[in-house]
Amino acid sequence: MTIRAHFTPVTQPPLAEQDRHVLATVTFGGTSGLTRGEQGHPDLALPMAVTGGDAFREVWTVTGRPRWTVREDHAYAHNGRHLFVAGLIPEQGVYTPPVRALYEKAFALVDHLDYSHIFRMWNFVGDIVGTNAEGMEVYQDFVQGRAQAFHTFMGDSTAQLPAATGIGTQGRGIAFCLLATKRGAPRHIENSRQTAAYHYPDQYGPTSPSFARATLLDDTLYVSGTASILGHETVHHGDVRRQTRETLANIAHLVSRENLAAQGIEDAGHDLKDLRMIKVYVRHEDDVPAVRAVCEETLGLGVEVKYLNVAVCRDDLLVEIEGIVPARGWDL
Ligand code: 3EB
Repeated sequence: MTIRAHFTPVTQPPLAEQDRHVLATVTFGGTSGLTRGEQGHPDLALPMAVTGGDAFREVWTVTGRPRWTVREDHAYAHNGRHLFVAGLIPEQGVYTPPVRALYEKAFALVDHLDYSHIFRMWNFVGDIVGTNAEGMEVYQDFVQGRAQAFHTFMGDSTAQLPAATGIGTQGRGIAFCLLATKRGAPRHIENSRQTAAYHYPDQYGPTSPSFARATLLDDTLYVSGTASILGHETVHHGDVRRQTRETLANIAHLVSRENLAAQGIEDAGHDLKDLRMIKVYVRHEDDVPAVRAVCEETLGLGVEVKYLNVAVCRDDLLVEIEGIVPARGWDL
């Protein structure tokens, strides 16, 4: 059996369905920190205002009881098949060395515990478009440290880079979490509408970001944080509705039969109606109603969508959207 996720309000204990156990939870809203949840599992809390809604948790469940470890700057949970690792870096003047060190620690855990395939990462970067103590953009500072850690473990190869989200928070410091699997062979997927992030030209910074556009594992498609980028360029400057439509068009193409087939993946393909666990990160709180209207138009009203008010990694990006196309039997 496989790993699944669902959303719950923070006011509700993250009770798993029958025969399933909580691997870990991520809380959106509150002060940043790593703690033990009610059942002993790791909880990574992130400072993100939830516009027009209560704080919520993303609950990851598995079959087979996990082992849980929670320390001050990192936590992990694993059950023989899946591994969750989280890390927390307090506010720093320069992030490259501590980001490198903690990601290397996380990758060493992945190796040591023998969950060799990372299939999804999230990177939550406080003050993401701010400037560090040496005048470098905080996102670039982060990207550099992460790239060094990937290099330590994977060399120059980009073949194993997983789907990821890179997004701001309403706090300071950097948090991350990742999911890895012991068995199974994740396929990392690019989007033919977009330049691979690891091939972005250096106008965006000296180091290109280390992530794929999606990862396919056990018939589930994990869609990375996606923005209004065509090729490597931001499109629809200043127009949040068009950025939202372009972002959704990027996801629609990413999960389509055509895009998957072009990468040698035999799959019937999917459309936006198949997307679940949708998180929409909106830079300006005032834009949330417009973004919501476009999302409801395109995704329908039947699917739960979480809106978060945080900065995106380029000043001109107003929105970023992520989600999961689950294998049949995942939900409902
Ligand atoms: C982009 O497409 C938008 O640095 O981990 C999306 C997903 C983005 C992941 C990351 C950044 C990251 O470049 C930003």
